[in-house]
Amino acid sequence: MAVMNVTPDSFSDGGQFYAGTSLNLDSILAAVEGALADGATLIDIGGESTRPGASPVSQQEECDRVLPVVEAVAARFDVVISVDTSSPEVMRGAVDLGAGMLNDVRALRRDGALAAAADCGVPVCLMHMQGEPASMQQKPEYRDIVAEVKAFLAERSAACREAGLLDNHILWDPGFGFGKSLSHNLQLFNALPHLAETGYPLLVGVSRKSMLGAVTGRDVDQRMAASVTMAALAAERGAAILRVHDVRETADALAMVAALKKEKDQA
Ligand code: 9MG
Repeated sequence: MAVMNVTPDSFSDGGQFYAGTSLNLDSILAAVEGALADGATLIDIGGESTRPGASPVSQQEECDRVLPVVEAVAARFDVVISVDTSSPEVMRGAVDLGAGMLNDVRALRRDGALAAAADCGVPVCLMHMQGEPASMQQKPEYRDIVAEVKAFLAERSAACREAGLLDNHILWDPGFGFGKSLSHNLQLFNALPHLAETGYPLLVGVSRKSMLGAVTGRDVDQRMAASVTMAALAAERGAAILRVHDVRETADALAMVAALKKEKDQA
């Protein structure tokens, strides 16, 4: 899953598609084309930064940023478009225009989001986050991070089913970096096989995140090696989808993971 942030302020690629204050659609389409050539099979389009410290934007602003991009990408490419949003209006608008998946870092907890997702009828990624982006990294606390994340995702999955979503349209995401210390993130990462056992496909997003900077001491633009390593390890531990910035390098790593698995399965 290739990350396409149409925001002026996302943590590693904010403003990438902006000329001054206006969005440059051609540059987004070129980036999508490149990501597909590099091996992406899903494109995640988001119009609200969720980096630590970010403030929410209005639904109107988010619609204005995201919907023209979804429309243009859907018209030009045969790819599944995922929309990174917590806003019911954006969900409905994006799916009407051709989006095929919803990615909600708030796990459909906003008013109207569950009903909107059920009406949309597409797969939904439910992500765990403690708190809100503006303050989530101030003092994250858990008694048992793995048990709490698992219980949260199970509760949100039950709410989805009750709202009419199909169980096989639900994906889980532990939410690396969302209200978690380095130790919390590492414990969760080590627990990926345990979470995968639930049967819900796992989406993992660690690309360029500060947990990698905390371990390697590298700035955000120097974290590719750590990102690709973690993507390969996540795949080995049962992740079904990797949300990444560096598509070509990740695709190569995943090809190696798949080759090793194939050889082992044939033995
Ligand atoms: C939008 N976004 C940023 N990081 C993410 C992550 O780790 N998972 C998901 N599902 N979305 C994310």
